[in-house]
Amino acid sequence: MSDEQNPADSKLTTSKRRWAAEGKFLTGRISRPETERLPPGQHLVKNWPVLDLGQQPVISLDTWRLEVRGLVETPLDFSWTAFQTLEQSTKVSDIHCVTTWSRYDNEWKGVSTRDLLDLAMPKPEANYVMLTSHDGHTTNLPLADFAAEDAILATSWEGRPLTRDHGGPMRLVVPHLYFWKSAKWLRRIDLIPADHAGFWEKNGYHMYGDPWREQRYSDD
Ligand SMILES: Nc1nc2c(c(=O)[nH]1)N[C@H]1C(S)=C(S)[C@@H](COP(=O)(O)O)O[C@H]1N2
Ligand SMILES: [Mo]
Repeated sequence: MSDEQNPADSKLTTSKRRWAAEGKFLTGRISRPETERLPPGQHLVKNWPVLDLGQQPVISLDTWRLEVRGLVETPLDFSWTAFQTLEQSTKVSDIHCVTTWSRYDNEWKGVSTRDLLDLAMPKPEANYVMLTSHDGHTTNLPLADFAAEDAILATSWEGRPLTRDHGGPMRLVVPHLYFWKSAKWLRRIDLIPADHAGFWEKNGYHMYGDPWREQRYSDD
């Protein structure tokens, strides 16, 4: 897609807004990760589709920054070099996108969100996070979910640096929620007291987004 396009007006964005209004893809089923690996209404893919607002920002490692702000004891500011010195973790997880594709066994390498939070030290009043990316995408989730055991700030996928189309040089991966919560090109993490809607959440998508309970769209 062209770079001049307003992301909010892209064809995919328009379709996804319509799907939210129509409740498209909803099966009404509930499943449990312990017994079923594929959530209701999802189908398995072997490739890895690219989904974004239509603008894939070019971020040079020289100017790359990650900020952690809001309700933390220690606000953080990383350059790329400083980020590489943090403890590195590997996590293997499945992807579930709200547009109904799932992809199994993705190997991510990077900094676990728990390790990052250990450095930032959330204040007791911090209950949610708002994520802001270089393309203007925002998304919200509870701090407890951001801090999930397998959540990671990924810089590598399947042993190779994360490519720009998939959110490189660094994206979040929160595998137990629909993949729109997994911000690509992440630049800022704000810890906040109460929940606020991000981009898709303002456009008809669920505030939480649990694939196992098929929380694709908001109720209102
Ligand atoms: N910054 C940013 N992050 C984003 C998006 C986006 O448009 N911008 N799209 C979300 C959606 S809807 C999905 S399904 C996944 C897609 O990631 P992929 O392109 O690597 O498959 O990224 C999520 N994170
Ligand atoms: Mo998505």
